[in-house]
Amino acid sequence: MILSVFPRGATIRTSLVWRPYSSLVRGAVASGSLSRSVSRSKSATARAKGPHGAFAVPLSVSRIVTVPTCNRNFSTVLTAPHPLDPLSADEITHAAAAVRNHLGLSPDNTVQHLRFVSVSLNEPPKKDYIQGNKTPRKAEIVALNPVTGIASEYKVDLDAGRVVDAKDLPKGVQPLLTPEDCDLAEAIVQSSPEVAAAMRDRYNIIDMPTVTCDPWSIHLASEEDRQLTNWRDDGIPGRLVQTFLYHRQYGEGLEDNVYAHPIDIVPVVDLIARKVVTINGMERDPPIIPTASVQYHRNLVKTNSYLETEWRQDRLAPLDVLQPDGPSFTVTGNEVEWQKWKFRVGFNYREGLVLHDVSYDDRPILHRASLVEMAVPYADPHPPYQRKCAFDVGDYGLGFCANSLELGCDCLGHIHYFDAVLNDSQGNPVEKKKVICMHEEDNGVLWKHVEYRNGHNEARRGRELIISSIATVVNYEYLFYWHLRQDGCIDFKIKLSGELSTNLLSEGEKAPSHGVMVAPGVNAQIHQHMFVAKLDMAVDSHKNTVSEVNIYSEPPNEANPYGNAFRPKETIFETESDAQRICDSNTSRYWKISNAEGKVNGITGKPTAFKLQPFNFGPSQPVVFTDPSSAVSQKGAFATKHLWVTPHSDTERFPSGEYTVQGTGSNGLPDWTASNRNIKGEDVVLWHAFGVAHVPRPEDFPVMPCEITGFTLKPDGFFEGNPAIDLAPEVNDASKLAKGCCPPKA
Ligand SMILES: [Cu+2]
Repeated sequence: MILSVFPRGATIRTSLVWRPYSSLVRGAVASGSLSRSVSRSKSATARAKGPHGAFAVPLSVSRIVTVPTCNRNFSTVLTAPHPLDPLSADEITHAAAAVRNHLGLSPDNTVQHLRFVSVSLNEPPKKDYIQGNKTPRKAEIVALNPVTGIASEYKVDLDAGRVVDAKDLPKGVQPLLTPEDCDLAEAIVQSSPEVAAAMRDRYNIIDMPTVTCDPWSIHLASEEDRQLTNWRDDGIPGRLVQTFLYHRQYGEGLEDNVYAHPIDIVPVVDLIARKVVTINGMERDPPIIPTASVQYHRNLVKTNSYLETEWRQDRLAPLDVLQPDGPSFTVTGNEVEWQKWKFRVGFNYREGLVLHDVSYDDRPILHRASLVEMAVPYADPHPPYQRKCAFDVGDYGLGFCANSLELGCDCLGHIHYFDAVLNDSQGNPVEKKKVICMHEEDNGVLWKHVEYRNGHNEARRGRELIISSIATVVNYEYLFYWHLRQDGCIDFKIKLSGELSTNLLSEGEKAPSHGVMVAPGVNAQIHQHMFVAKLDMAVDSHKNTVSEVNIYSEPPNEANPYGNAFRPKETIFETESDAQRICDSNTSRYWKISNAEGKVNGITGKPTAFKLQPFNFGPSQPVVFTDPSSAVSQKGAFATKHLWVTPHSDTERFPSGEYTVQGTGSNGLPDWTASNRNIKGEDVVLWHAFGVAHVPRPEDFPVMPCEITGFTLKPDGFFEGNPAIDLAPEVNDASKLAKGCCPPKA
């Protein structure tokens, strides 16, 4: 088990048995070298070429052929990786070795002195990349000294095999909580004599493995919270995790929906000291732990106390996605081509899925796109829930939390999976299989017109290429989908599912003041999920201008005598402060990204452009509700606006800073934009914040039907007409009349 990578402390028994969190939802730990599979594509038939390149691709002309290759030895690289390819297993191994060498550590004594948090690609400088300049391939490493509690950053030149940059972070800066940290936090609580005594005395629970401990980063909402990080006398900063406790009551293993059985006390553990620092809520008379069985697990549905206990009998007939000739995309390493789209797939421990170099018909649109941060504040002011706010990207890492997806369940149809290689705390590569799914879906009618005079129908169905990844962050599921469409649109959809993080009512509450009862005795607190996508735009080239468009009614006057006039008004953003904006559905507000280097639409005479259409999926939503003075609004300042625009900088990566765990300030967008740089006609980056205000429903329990949010990047004068006009007419021969329908006329 992976806990052995930590130095043993007095509070953890080596005989301790617990379930590895990583094996539940975050993939297994690999050992040794990993074989590297490279997927190559073979076109089954030649593509039909039109005047603008490949178009009118016949359906199902391509097949994916997976060709296993031999291990790529680091010293004898057969094929140079693309500069944006994620690190291979060998590269991770060698990067970790370089750091150990730099520190004079051997693999044997590393355990005591170094804990690798992340080992990932240090992407080349954008300027060099787009100019095609060869730069050294580098890894970036974040590591923690478990003796001093000091975290450090390293950069390793992988060609030279040595550390070329090393920096200790200020005392108290905490890197993200890895899957191993989450396992450790639960193990510390389950082995704590103090927690065991509390469980016994308060609840008569003597079987500690039945106490489930959800590990949450600790949001420092007050000075008292901040002081908690300095609890030690020796000055070593606390690396804290608060654990929300639940009691497992049904089933033999881990099947029980423990969120139906919340416990009121909240232990806080220090991962460095490996002990429980404090237990919140002990002063209260112990309330009753709810016992109703409210299950979603297939093995326990039959025990449900009040929900259905049997599967519904009117089961659906099969609905199969049949692509007899296979899918229509081609995959070469991490590069994908589909219809006129071309892009590269990236993946890292923090952002998870990343899209690079997205182009349509060889015209660039996006240099890089990913989800770069989240803030999930909970609204309950009763202590200790002021500390309940997760920055899931920076605190846990969407890549570390990525699921290995399941064919025929998570993904339907002809699937191409991308695997990923991450790292464990010893710097070993950890292979995560099937973390990215790519497939095609029918999306109904794309365009249609009937000449009503003669009934002639021209209709085309829309096919989409969908690239997706799913993260389980403790109780919650986030499902991320990039949709590439034949009309040039890019949809980014996020579905939210999983389990509500529940709790008991606070002392004195008879009904939840900031929550909703979702099961007998079970309170689900109101919260928000604020996301922010980083869109490094490249509409027809890297220099773009961003503007806002609002539609206004015109007052009746001489020019508008009938009062029917309304029209859009476009306002160009000159500087960063101009571009800090909030959605307004009353004016149909959207933001436009126009080429600033002379690319002009032949019809409109205006620069070619895309628009960012906010909240294209799910209802329009406000910015973060927390008070501007609150720690949430300070640290999560990105969520106080729906839009920010900055000039590109290689060092401006994460809008709440590189390190969010126990952070108290933004260290990101507010700082970067303070000098109010010019953005007009620059290499611009859009930071689009959006989200869901979640007032839980009973229907969200025991597991939440997907809620959806997201946006669309839509061509707006990028093309000179409907880009999908060249789709040839087709009729799907597999479609059939339903039984009993349309009897032939007598
Ligand atoms: Cu929610």
